[in-house]
Amino acid sequence: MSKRPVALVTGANGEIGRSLIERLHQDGRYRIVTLDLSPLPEKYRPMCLETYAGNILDRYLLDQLAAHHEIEAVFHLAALLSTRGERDPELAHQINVEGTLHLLRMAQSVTLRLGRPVKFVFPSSIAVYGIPSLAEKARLGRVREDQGLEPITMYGVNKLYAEHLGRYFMRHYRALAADASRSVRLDFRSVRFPGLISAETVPSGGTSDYGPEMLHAAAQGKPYSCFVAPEARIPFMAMPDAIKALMGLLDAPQEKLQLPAYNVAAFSPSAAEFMARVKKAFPGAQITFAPDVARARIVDSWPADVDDSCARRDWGWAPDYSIDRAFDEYLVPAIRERYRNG
Ligand code: AKB
Repeated sequence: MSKRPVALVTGANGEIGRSLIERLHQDGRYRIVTLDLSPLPEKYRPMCLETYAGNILDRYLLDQLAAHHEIEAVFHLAALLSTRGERDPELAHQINVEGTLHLLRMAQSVTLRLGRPVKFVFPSSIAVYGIPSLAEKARLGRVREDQGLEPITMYGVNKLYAEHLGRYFMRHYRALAADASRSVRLDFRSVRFPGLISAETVPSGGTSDYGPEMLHAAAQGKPYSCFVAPEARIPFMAMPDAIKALMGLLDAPQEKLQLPAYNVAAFSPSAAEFMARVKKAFPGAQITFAPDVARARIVDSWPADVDDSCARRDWGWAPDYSIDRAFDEYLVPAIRERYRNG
């Protein structure tokens, strides 16, 4: 029996990474190799062929990974998110741009070695959008992939550029090389995620974090002060749908994909509506609003909602979780269970 191919997951210890490992393990198609700065918790290690603690900026380590494993898919999840990125923009650039460049180069060299395209699946973000005013945000409503692309955070700038880098590697990399016509290039695919909400983990370093933070604080009986105004509105998605999107994109036939990066949407509550859901589930929740000017401005620059009709048309995307289902069937029961014993 031939060996199953390898999927490399970077940023494996983050909130998308942990859920993706479980999903890939259940799926069984790939042997999983992970890379993260911090060691993967014991629970996930038996699901993986190999787990590496290391830096995506370490080119030597990436070369070793490429040499030792027949990597056929890369899920490049490692990133410094928007709030962290504003605190250290140069570090964000290094991780989000240089790190992505290293991974793309590694995936391209494996592509050449195997003689077939490595699939490179990349989570981009609604942070690529930058809408100048609340009036314009209201006017735009659900933004298409090509609208409002003037991000105001380093993270958003980095994600937008990384989408272009991926498209460049897939279509044009080394087009002037002598053997360019014969060379095979990697297969880049990307989704622009909204704010993600997981029952398992509380995110850190992002600006959409107020949603999950509010929910996890309420479940633990802790007070929460929300850093955006009650009327702030951006799209959110439950983690199982985010994993569904990554797997759906992985499996989509290349000839159907018309965009290098697709919007995916699920629901889009205001912060006040989010709070109402949380209070319904946890009636004792103590939630107040104390907007932080800089973080609130970032959220205001992101769209109120996104138009995901291209993803629906090209690769059959549809979320499983409406806001009702996300709270009633996934978030609330799983979070209750998680904090049951204190
Ligand atoms: C962030 O808040 O930076 C991320 C994102 C929206 O990509 N969660």
